[in-house]
Amino acid sequence: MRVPRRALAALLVLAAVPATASCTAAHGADDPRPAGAGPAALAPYGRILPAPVSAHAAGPGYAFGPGTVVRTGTTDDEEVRKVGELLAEQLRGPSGLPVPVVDGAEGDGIRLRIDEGTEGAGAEGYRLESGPDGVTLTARTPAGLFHAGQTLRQLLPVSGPGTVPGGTVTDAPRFAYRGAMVDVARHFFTVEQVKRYVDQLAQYKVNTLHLHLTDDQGWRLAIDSWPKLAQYGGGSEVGGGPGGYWTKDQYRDLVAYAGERYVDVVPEIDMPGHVNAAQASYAELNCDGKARERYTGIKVGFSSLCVGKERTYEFIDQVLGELAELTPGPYLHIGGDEAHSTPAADYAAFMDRAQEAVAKHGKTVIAWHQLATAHPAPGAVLQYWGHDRTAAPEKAAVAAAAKAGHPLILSPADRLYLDMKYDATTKPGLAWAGFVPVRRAYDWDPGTYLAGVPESEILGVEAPLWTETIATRPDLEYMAFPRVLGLAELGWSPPAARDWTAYSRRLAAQAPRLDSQDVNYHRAPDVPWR
Ligand code: TNX
Repeated sequence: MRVPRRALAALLVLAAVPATASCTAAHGADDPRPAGAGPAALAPYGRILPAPVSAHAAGPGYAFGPGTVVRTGTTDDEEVRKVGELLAEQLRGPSGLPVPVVDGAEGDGIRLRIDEGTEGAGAEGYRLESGPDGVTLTARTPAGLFHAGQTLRQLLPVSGPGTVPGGTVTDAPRFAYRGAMVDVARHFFTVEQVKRYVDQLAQYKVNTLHLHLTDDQGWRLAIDSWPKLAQYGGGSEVGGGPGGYWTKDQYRDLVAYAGERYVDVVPEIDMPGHVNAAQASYAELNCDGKARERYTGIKVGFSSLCVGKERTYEFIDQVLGELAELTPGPYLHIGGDEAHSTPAADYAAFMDRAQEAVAKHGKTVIAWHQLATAHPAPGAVLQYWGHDRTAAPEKAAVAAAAKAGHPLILSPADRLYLDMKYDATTKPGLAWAGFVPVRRAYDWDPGTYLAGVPESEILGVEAPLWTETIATRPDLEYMAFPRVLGLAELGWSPPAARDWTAYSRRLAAQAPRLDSQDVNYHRAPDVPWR
C-alpha cells in the first residue's frame, strides 16, 4: 500500500508558494513563523541540508516510536537490506528506540522500495513520502535509498522519539561528484578518525572521499613491493611527530566502510613532485642514487622523481598496480601539482607514462589541473585549484582542456580549501589564497565559475583539507565545519536553491545535530546561530 496522498492539504501548501522546484526548501514556505519575525526555527521540510529539489509539508505525520520498524522489501535484495540495517542503526543511536529491520514491504513503519521508474531520481535521487502509517523511501538504486534515509534523519528530532511531519520530498543531485579530501600525509590521521569524517560527510550526501596518501613529509599506505615506503617513509610528519601508516587491511576496511555509506574512495599518490618520503625510503628513486633526509617542514616543490631512469617507471607501475587492486572505485589520482623541480618537458614525459600506468591497471586518471599544461590522456579528469588571482592564461588552459572533453572537478582554493583560515583570528590554517569565511565558501556558482566552461563539463566539486597546520581531530573538524556543508549543498542542490540568506538559516538549524554528534565546528559570525 502506498502512503495515501493528502491531496487537498498538498494543494493548499502549493497554492501558498511560488511553483518553483526549490521554493519550499530554499525559503521555508512551511515555516509557521509570523511575517516580520526575525530568524526563527525553520520547519522540518525547510531545513533539509543540502536543500532538496522539492519538499512540501502536507497533512499529519508519522509517529516514530517504540513500534517503528524498518521494512526492506523483498529478502533477496541484499544491498537494500544493508541500507536498511545501516539506517536503523543511525536511527537507534539518537532515538534510543529498538528500530528492528524486517523483510517484506507492507505495513506501517519506514519502508524502503526500489522502483526503477522513480521519476527524475537518476542514479542517486529518491522520493520520500510521510503520512500517519509510515514513511516510504523510493529510489531507483540503493544509493538513492541511502540518501533518502539521510533526509529522513533530518526530519526527526536530534534525540528521542518524535514525529516525521507529513509531506513529500523529491530529490536528485546536481553534480555526480561531491567530494572531500583529507591530506593524511602532512599529519597522520588514523582510519578511525577518517571513518568519523566519512560519517559526518555522508549524512550531507557527499559521495567521494579523496585521500592524499603521500607527500614529502610521509607515505601512509603499505605497498608490498616497496615495503620501506610505509615502514620508513611513514615514520615522519610535519613538526617531527611520529607519523604512521595504514596496512592494506586497514585501508580496505576504510574503503568498505565508506562504500557502505555510498562514498567512493579516490586515492592519490602525488607525483612527480611531493615525493621526498619515497626518496628518503629508497636511494634508487633519486637521480644521484643517494637517499634523501626525511622532511618535516612545510615547503613545497623541492622534490622530483628521477624522470630519466627506467626504475622510476617500474616503481610507479607497481605502486599504482597495488593501489588499483585495493580500490573498487574508477579513479586513481596521480597529483601532478607543484612539480617546480621537474623541467616542463620532463614533467610532460613523466605524466604521459604515469597516465599509461593508470590505464594499464584499468582506472581513470584524476590529476591537479597542472596536467592541462602537458598531455592529459583521453578521459582524464582535471581538478582545478586556482583562485580569483590565478593568471588568465592558466584558467584558459583549463577551460581549453574542458572543451577538449576533460571533465573538471572544481576546488577553488579561495572558496573550498578547508585549510584556509576563516579570518585573522583562526588559529590553525594557512592564508595564501586569502581568508575563506563561511559565506565565501558557499556563495558562488560552480556552473558559471570558470569562463568558457559550461556546467555540462563540470563533474563536480571537492573541498580539500591540507594538514600542514592541522594535526588533531578537533582542529580538522573546526576547519571543515561548517564550511564543508556549503560544499555539500553546492554539489547537491539545484541552482535555484542557492541563496546565502536561506542557506545560512538552514546551516544554523544544523547546530543541534552537530552538537549532538560532538562535532567541533566553528561558530562563524556570518551565520545566524541561535
Ligand atoms: C597547495 S593544492 C598544494 C598543497 C598544499 C596546499 C596548502 C595543491 C594541489 N597543492 O601541496 O598542501 O596548497 O594549502
